[in-house]
Amino acid sequence: MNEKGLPEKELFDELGFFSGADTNFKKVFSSMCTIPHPIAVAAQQLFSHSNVGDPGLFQGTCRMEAEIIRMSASFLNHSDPNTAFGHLTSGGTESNIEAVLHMKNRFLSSFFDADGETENQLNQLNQLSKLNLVLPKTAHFSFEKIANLLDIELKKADIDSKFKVVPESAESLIDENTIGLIGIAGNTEFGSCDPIDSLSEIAVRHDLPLHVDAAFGGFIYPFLPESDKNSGIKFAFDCQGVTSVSIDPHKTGLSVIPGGVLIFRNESVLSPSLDKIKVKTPYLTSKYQSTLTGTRPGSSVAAAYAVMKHLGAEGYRKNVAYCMDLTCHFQKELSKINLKPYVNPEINIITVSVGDGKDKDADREKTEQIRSRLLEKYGWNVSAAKTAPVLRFVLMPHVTKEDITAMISDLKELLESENRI
Ligand code: 0PR
Repeated sequence: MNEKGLPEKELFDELGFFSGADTNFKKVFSSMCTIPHPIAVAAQQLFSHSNVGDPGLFQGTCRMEAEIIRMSASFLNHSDPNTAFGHLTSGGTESNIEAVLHMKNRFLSSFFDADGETENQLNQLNQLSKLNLVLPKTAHFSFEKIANLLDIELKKADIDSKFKVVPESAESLIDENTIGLIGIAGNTEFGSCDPIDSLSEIAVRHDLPLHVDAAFGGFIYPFLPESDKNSGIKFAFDCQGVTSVSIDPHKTGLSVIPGGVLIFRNESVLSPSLDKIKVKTPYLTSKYQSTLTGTRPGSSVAAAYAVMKHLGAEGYRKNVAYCMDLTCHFQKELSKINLKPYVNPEINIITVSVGDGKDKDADREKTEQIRSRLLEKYGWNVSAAKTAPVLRFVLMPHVTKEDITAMISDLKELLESENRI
């Protein structure tokens, strides 16, 4: 570290240099995040010192956090949003970790009685083979981390041609070591929503918790235009078997990073797991803490609160209408160069095959080649999917129709030079 502090001017020149090396989102079709709403940024600054991990000191911020949970539960169709229980996290990964941690604790607690473990119960537990989680093949890679962290096997259920989980496949994977089920509303690669109502019935039938990862779709599906065929799709608390839902203000919620929201149907669905992770916090202003992390940014709470209040449902509907219009426009422009979506987009993610469809590995290689040439030659950031050999375009609010025109023209030139179209 430098011995003497840098003068402000010099420091900000340096920051300007680093910031210049970051993207300004001008040519980004790969990100599920976007430029945060200015209201969120202003609120973030106002609360930069706030720590919701110490609720007594930051009672105001904690009230905003409670209101975020209530508002979110409400648009996630909770029948009584005041009874929803949750908190802000750093994003989808942390929310998923915590949801699965509670599933594991719930499962293990069934082996212990109120007075603690008996020898017989311990023996039973030791005989268990690895615990498992049933989830769609399309689940986000955060679950791979969770498997490692919590020593859980991932049982991946089949998906159909629309990249949605096949409920019968999920049900067939359930066994006596299954701790819970995962469904996705807006999967990372295609944006598809799993049939959560069917998963919910399975969860109820097997008395298992069901966590819905709506990190991306949480701020999209509830706000689709009424004319959209997926408007009103059931994916949240209106499905009785859904125990928890995660949504990310820092993605489609237009808030700042980090900002995730994890919501449980109510506090009692966490019994007795909550007690297991609850720790005494004698030197804080609260008696206990039951969140995974300790210090948590009140600035993210303020930002999410501000943008949610400022936009309201109407504002999010406008935002979603804009992204869906872009998606439709992109699809039309693609057709002009004889390309069509690999799967019909449900929300604002379009995938496109640039291979000849004969050999998956060759198609994957071709996709990767086009992806890297789009970046190197034209500066476009596009990603490739994992489940299928396709390019993936996320139509976020920072994208414009002009960007689409420019991208399509470059893609056309590139594919023509490769004799692809
Ligand atoms: N669940 C789903 C369905 C996701 O798509 C993601 C992330 C997560 C959970 C994990 O969320 P966090 O990354 O917030 O913990 N999806 C994006 C991805 O992995 C995240 C992202 C966003 C990556 C913007 C890059 C980027 O520039 O692609």
